[in-house]
Amino acid sequence: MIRSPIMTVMTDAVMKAARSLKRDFGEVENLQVSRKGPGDFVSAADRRAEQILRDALVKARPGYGLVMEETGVVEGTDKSHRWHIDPLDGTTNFLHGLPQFAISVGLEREGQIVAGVIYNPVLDEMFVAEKGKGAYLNNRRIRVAARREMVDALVVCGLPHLGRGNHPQFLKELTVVMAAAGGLRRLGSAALDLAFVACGRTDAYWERDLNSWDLAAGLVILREAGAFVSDADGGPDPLAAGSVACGNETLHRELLKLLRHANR
Ligand code: 2AM
Ligand code: CA
Repeated sequence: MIRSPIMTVMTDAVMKAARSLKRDFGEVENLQVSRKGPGDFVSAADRRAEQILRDALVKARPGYGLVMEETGVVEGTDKSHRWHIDPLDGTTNFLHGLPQFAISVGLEREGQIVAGVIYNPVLDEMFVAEKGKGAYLNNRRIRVAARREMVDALVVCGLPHLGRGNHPQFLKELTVVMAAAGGLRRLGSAALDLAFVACGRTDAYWERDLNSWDLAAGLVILREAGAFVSDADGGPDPLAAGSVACGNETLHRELLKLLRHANR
């Protein structure tokens, strides 16, 4: 585990929001039958968790800027620091009672992500990393998987959403990757998708049309776990591109080759 002041600020804020989110997750099941459906309840849970994160982070670091999924951007007086906050990544899973969702908080310093926390409150799995200090799952150091062959690899993707993204492009990419990979999954939480590559549960992952709050924490966790990370077209800056491709050195290269081939 990393015991720096900034990591303590982040994990304390995340654990506080997680208690609220977990309580609300327990209620979701009961709401499935209500006429209005659980959608409004979930967006309230989302906003509650974001408010808790925001209050805790602003209290600890008053000047830092904020980029939040629900509330949007709040400029800080300290122009070199910004939080990227996703209070509930994997909303659709949460809504359906699937325990694959997480809180994601990343810290940007001078344009670089320097610390990240991704926490799944149901499984009590906390992924953390700080630049130069390694990546951890709970108290254990994590590293990307060593698998080198695409035919053995478990590859994760994200599907473009209704009314968003380039569906024909995704279908071309899916066709090519499906023919090469050992297995393919769509798990539904971008933050956890990144964390799973970092800890070697999955071997590679790509997705387009992502926002900074989906990506920030995962990027530093991946890099500290020895992963290779780019945007989905091989460019150096996933945050700027809003897309990601990652894996160990070999499978990241192989995945990019497949994606390039699909987009020829
Ligand atoms: P969310 O749950 O915070 O919205 C699933 O592939 C990923 O896409 C999740 O990380 C999810 O984050 C995000 N997502 C879900 N619906 C979306 C939408 N309509 N637009 C953009 N991103 C979305
Ligand atoms: Ca998200």
